[in-house]
Amino acid sequence: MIDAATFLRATQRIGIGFYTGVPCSFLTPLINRTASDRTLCYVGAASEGEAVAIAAGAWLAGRETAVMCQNSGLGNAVNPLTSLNRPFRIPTLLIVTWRGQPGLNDEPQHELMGRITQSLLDVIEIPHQRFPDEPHALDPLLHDARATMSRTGLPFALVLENGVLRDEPLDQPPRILPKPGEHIDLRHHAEKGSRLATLEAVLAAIPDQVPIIVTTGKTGRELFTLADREQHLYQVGSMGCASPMALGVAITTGRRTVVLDGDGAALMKLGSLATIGACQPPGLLHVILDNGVHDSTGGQATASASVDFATIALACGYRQAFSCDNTAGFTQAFKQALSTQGPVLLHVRILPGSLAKLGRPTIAPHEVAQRFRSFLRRDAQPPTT
Ligand SMILES: Cc1ncc(C[n+]2csc(CCOP(=O)(O)OP(=O)(O)O)c2C)c(N)n1
Repeated sequence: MIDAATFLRATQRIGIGFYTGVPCSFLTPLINRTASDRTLCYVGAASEGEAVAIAAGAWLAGRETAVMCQNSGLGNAVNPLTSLNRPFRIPTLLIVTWRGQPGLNDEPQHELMGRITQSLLDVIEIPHQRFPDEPHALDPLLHDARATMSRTGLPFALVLENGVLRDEPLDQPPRILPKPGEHIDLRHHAEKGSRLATLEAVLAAIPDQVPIIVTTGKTGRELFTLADREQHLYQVGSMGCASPMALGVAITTGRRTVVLDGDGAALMKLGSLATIGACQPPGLLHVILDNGVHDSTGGQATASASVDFATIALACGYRQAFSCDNTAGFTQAFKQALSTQGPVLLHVRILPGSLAKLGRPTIAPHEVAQRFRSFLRRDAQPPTT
């Protein structure tokens, strides 16, 4: 058996200092210890895919990370693991439990995933090892994991069986509920603006040292076509993961961080708004460019017409939320939001459609990641508050 503290110290020896995840009963001692130790940074995520994206943001901002989850949750994480970590070459130490291990007589809902956990990791080309059950095996294994992650730039998984970790009490800090946030309504009920005009307003107002993470699809392509700057991170895949990645950056750096989200993408991982509200990153400015449709895949309607993102954000604990419906309102809101303590949400309703001659990032995702990482390191600033 292993103590959670012993394991965590061993992860720290390979440089890991940022932990996120979703609990599993096999992981309880480790999560309890990580959440209870005030010297560690632990972000409890709403979903495992979100945790992978938060860790990716923290890695871009210079941390080495670990993501802890149940093997059921591996299903939720497959998309970012394959379309974010893989193309961007973002490593993380995955600690995945082995519910449904053959012979364990576990619950029926774990039976299939229990049989295929290692094969699933093989299929998505994530190297893995058994989580050791003896303390002396930890350092060699973790050094091996670190060497593999440095060589490949990809995640490495440890598969945790039942009963390996010694019980650990939970002593997490009480949640301090944020004061109710403020709604600023800048809607003019006039003609909506285009995404192009909105992105031009972003580029005109944003300072050079502020990182921008852009959602999948045509938004990133349009931004790239307008301007390609080292402060841009085009999240070409992993729909819905832009805001949790920005959360990882904002928590780690403490600096102003802008995320340009789509309505479809925001709805796909709406739980991220709750995690952002719980974490209260003062620098985070979350912009939702709401054209009411999945523009990138042919204009099919999303559910956003009946969704009030500003109200949702405030209900989740954002400190301020703007509602706009044209470019003039957006421009005013964006400038104001840039100097407001976050987390701030800026919801702007825009027209569907994009540039006729739309480019695609010509720089490879792993180059974008390295460029963005260097940019964050070079322009490291004191926290916004
Ligand atoms: C997990 C996942 N599901 C579906 C897709 C396909 N897809 C790419 S962009 C997109 C639409 C995104 O909609 P929205 O966020 O509203 O942005 P818009 O396309 O309107 O700019 C979809 C469905 C994907 N890339 N990833």
